[in-house]
Amino acid sequence: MNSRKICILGDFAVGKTSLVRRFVQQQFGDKYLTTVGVKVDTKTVTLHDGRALKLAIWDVAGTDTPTELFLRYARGAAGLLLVADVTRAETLDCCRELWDAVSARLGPLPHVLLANKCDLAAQRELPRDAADGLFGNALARLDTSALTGENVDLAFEALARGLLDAAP
Ligand code: G3D
Ligand code: MG
Repeated sequence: MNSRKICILGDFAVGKTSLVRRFVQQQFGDKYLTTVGVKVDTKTVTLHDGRALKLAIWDVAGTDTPTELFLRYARGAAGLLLVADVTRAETLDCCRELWDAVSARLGPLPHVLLANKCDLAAQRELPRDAADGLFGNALARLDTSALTGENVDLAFEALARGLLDAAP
């Protein structure tokens, strides 16, 4: 089975661990959420066209700044999920900083941008077009909710499809 390492990146509390949990276990919430160290979950994505890819999803704690340790964790990643929180516009700046640091080290990897917590529409601060032009060619830009599950599978599938298209 074809397999790839991907990293989920973003500011503290944007919902990285919740998104992975929603995708892998179809669940939301619980107390253990704050990630300690690094957590790696795997899940196989099967696309509509029948192609399958096993994703090893690296969720690294304390990734809100691009430290040397963090950059070492990112080594070997084939793709990235960049996560912002729609209720905190400044979380997009953090994505940008992480993206710049990872790109400088690993080159511009295929990526998907997630504007998470879209269920909190009344508290939305992040305009829908805020990321336009910020990260080069994103495979997809999606409003997601780890709470409701909206677009979560789609985000991982978009990355898997992009990775398979780039290197079958
Ligand atoms: P992180 O891994 O990026 O640090 P977490 O973020 O997954 O730990 O989530 C941080 C907080 O945001 C958690 O709340 C979590 O329940 C909440 N959260 C994550 N995703 C969503 C979402 O899509 N919608 C809403 N409404 N909340 C979300 P607590 O209260 O446990 O800190
Ligand atoms: Mg976490």
